[in-house]
Amino acid sequence: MRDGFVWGVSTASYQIEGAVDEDGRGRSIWDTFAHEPGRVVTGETGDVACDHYHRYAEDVDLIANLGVDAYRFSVAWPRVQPDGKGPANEAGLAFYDRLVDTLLAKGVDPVVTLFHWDLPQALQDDGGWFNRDTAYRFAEYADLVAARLGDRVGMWITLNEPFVHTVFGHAFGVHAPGQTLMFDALPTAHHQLLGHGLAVAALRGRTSAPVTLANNYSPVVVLGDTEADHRAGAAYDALHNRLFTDPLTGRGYPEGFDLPVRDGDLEIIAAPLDALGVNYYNPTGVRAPGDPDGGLPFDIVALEGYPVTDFDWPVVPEGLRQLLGRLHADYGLPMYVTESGCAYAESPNDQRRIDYLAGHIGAVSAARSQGVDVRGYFVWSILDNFEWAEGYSKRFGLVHVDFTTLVRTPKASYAWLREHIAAHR
Ligand code: GBH
Repeated sequence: MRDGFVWGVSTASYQIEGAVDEDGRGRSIWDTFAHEPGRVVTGETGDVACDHYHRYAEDVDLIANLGVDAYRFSVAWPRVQPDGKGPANEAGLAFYDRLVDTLLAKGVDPVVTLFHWDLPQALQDDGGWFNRDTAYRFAEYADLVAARLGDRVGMWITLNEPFVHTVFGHAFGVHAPGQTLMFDALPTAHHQLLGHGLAVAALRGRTSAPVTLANNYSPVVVLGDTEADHRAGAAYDALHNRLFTDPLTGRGYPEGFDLPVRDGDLEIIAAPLDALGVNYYNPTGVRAPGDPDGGLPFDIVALEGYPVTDFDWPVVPEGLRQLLGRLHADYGLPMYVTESGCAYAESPNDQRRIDYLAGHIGAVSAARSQGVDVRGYFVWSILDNFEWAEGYSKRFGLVHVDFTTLVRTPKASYAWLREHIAAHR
């Protein structure tokens, strides 16, 4: 990764690529899930998405013309190994090879995420992340990708938001694979982290580029001041902010989580990292559960008094400054903000997105001037794209995509960010 502050934009394979049946790509759990009636609120799928698979050269031009240093994208595991194991599918790897070379030719550093939730369906059929074997399959896949791209990638991110994959995918069932197991979902947390640790070892054998993972963090705002409220806040913080980071940094798991840890696992998971990837959207209001005998040890409560995005997530830039300060104090690793962005429908005059970005970039500057080691800021996302369970109804892009014609149109926020980056180099 280049020295100096890194400006970037982020995407993920299933959200933009389309071309789900091309060049030997296997099925992923998101293909299955999106095609099940009622799963995606709009009934839409990622079959075509932004058609990035065919239009990547145009998209790289948009990225390069924005003036960013880096582009974070994810590799679709089922393009590389259609069934999640065995030899590499050459045509699948060749797509990412072309993408990487096109980025480098335009002066943009590729940042690769290896897993952004599109697990090969064949592995899911064998238990997915409940099956410990998936962790070992993940490391083999990481090795195949690194063998092919490791000479040119600027930074590696093993997993994206294992919290969301565990909780939304396996506890609440609103993401693929659609399981509603509540706390019984926790083995998928441990096996993802084990896969991460094994993948770090594989990557170290292939590249000297920095290696990290991208966790989503949410500062907890305790509402109410009973002891029970504070206990609830601590429980939510342990689940959301510590479960997926304490073990990475040699602290083991927070107390109170029942995980299938075997001898040696915690050492593998604690393989040294070069940085933490921080995805930040909003803080979370928490108080004691209204029904103490109910399922969860906390209630989540909307934070009042802030503007909200089209997702109803509160806009709180100060939360990002606090979060970076806290992660710096707790873990001491360099950090990259690997995702920050907002859903607003308006286009092309998306003034609220400009305000959002200005506020959050300001929060990063404020953290840096307090001595916090933040090395980059990646906007989610360059393009409007397939927003998981919300289909195409939530737009996060700096560039508008017409999902009928697939025409791309930069929004005002794109022009604003280009000027901002140029002025703050
Ligand atoms: C990321 O996840 C994903 O990595 C990316 O693929 C996705 O497109 C992007 O964000 C936008 O969604 O305040 O209780 O309503 C974001 C994970 C989890 C962050 C839910 C915001 C709000 C919970 N998100 N959270 S609440």
